[in-house]
Amino acid sequence: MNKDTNPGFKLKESAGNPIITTIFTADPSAHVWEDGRIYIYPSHDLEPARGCDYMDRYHVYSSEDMVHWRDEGEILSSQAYSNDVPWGRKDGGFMWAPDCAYKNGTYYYYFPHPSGDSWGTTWEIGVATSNHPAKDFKVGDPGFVTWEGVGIAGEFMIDPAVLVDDDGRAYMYFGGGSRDDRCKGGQLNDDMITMKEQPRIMRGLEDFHEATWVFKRNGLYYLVYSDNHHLPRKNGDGMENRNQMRYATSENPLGPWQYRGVIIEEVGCGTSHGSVVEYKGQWYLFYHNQDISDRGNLRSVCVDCLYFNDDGTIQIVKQTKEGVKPVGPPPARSADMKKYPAKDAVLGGGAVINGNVAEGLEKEGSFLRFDNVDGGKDGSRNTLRISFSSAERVGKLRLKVNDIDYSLINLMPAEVSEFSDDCFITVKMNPGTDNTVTLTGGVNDVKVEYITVTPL
Ligand code: FUB
Repeated sequence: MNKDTNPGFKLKESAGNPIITTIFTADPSAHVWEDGRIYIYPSHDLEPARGCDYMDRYHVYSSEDMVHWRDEGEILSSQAYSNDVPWGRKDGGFMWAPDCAYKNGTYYYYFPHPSGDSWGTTWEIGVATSNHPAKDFKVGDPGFVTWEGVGIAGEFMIDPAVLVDDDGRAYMYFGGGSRDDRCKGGQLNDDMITMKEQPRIMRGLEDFHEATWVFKRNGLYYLVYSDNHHLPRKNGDGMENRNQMRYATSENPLGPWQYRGVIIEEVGCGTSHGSVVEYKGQWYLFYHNQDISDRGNLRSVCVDCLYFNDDGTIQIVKQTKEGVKPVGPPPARSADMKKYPAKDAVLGGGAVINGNVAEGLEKEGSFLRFDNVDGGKDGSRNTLRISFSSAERVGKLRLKVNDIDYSLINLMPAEVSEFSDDCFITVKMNPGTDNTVTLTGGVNDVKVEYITVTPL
């Protein structure tokens, strides 16, 4: 490794799958924006999981080499502490698969969320706007997509996806509910918040379930969606969902569509949801699986290469563990990165220092506390990295920054018992050194050597 390009954490030769491991993420919508970076807008499965409702606190990720991903931090939440979604249901949660679009200097972040207690029947397609792709999003008034003054979603019409065509016209697609007439689309007005027309059924799909994504290549429109594929349960007790992703094509953005086939077979998870995007000359499929947790409500985003045949049809994507290769330079070191050794931290509840390393974090009540952590001039977005080792496949600690609880975070060692720093999360701090980072143990065996904090 060239010393000058060492960013202060271990560089990787390939991305590995899943690509996001510290928290659980799903439903990735990927876009390449004008700054030349690729951004992923996923949903966030919060741990401990609670059915399918405990999804919230959206993060965004970006990269310029497809291998090293930057957590841009939390951008929108329906939790009461944020009051980000004034029209949302009072108990929050259910922040399902989002998408983002860019038009005339503004980023539009679309997210499905129920407006009432009857969460299945009160969906809206929320909209937040910003002039930055990954921060400062605000929900306006009424704050959701409408047609003739009324929200377009209702019963299970979830999973918004927006295509801004080469001529500047934008189209909204959405739908869910396991029937071919439940995928709809229509043109958006220039405000990107009201529909220019009543959404219409996307004709020609086969076995539609949810998770619409539309992209364009060589003048042809592709509509990708998940199906209703089932497999026998492992315990032999009936069938369970094992959705695949399929696609259809059209010469028009709103169809009619010609069904073409499967683009990814089942991913080992009940749901399947992803996006297709070209970056630096290579096409990719972003998708999710449950490889880290083995639970369908704690999912993880992956990416693999996608290839077209000469006639424009898509080859079935091969799901790999090694992931994709770099397509750009690795991240450079930030002069502002600060390191906080565990031996200088406050330990308690049975955690102890052995040499430079904090141990005993498997004990109930154990903790490691870093005081006077520098949040930089602005504080709002700091990337925290943890140098750790674990004998477990997935170590876990609870992270608290000041009074914000980030819940459990995953520490996945590259090699068991070897110190690694592939645990990173971007968090909110105060400007200056009035910050406390607390790592609480008690789940399983993790050893911590140091943390670093880098303002974005
Ligand atoms: O992640 C919640 C829901 O599960 C999404 O909205 C669906 O597409 C499925 O992935």
